[in-house]
Amino acid sequence: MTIKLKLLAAAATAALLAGPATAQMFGDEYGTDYDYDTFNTGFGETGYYDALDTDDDTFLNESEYSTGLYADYDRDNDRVISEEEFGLGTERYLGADYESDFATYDADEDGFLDQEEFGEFYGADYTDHYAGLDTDGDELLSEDEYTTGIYDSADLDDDQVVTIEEEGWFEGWFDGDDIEAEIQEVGEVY
Ligand SMILES: [Ca+2]
Ligand SMILES: [Ca+2]
Ligand SMILES: [Ca+2]
Ligand SMILES: [Ca+2]
Repeated sequence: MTIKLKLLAAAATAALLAGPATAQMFGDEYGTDYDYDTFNTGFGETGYYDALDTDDDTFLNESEYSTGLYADYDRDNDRVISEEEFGLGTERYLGADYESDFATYDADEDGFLDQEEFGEFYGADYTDHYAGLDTDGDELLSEDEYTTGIYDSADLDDDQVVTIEEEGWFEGWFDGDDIEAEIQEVGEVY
């Protein structure tokens, strides 16, 4: 094992010991149970939304939104979506009961969805979801519309509080990845 691999292994162990998304998702000052305003402030400070808004007009159009979705589905950052990633991402956004068939979209049958294949999936399965987030119907997501959508998805029991258990919904989100670089590499999806 090289020094670098040893360091990586040590870091991986430390990450495991730290457990899943913790109370420190946005830092100590935010406490553990988030009402929407607290969540909105903490989420805004992560810079995540700004990274998705690649044309800097303060809104997400459907192209920006779908690219962000792809980056989020791609948990291991290899820029393709495995069947496991497909299942996890779909459950996260569309719910555990949502049914969609991976094989239908894997047109070249290589076991992964690339951007074009994911774009087909997005067009079939996500345009209604996007319209649901766009509460004022202007075909753009404002930061508030986007953040509300995430908050409502994470608030599994709909009690308007995201508890420390529900923070598990965010596993893998704020893991230090350079989301801006990720978004650029993913490029156009839909
Ligand atoms: Ca934009
Ligand atoms: Ca992947
Ligand atoms: Ca494929
Ligand atoms: Ca809107």
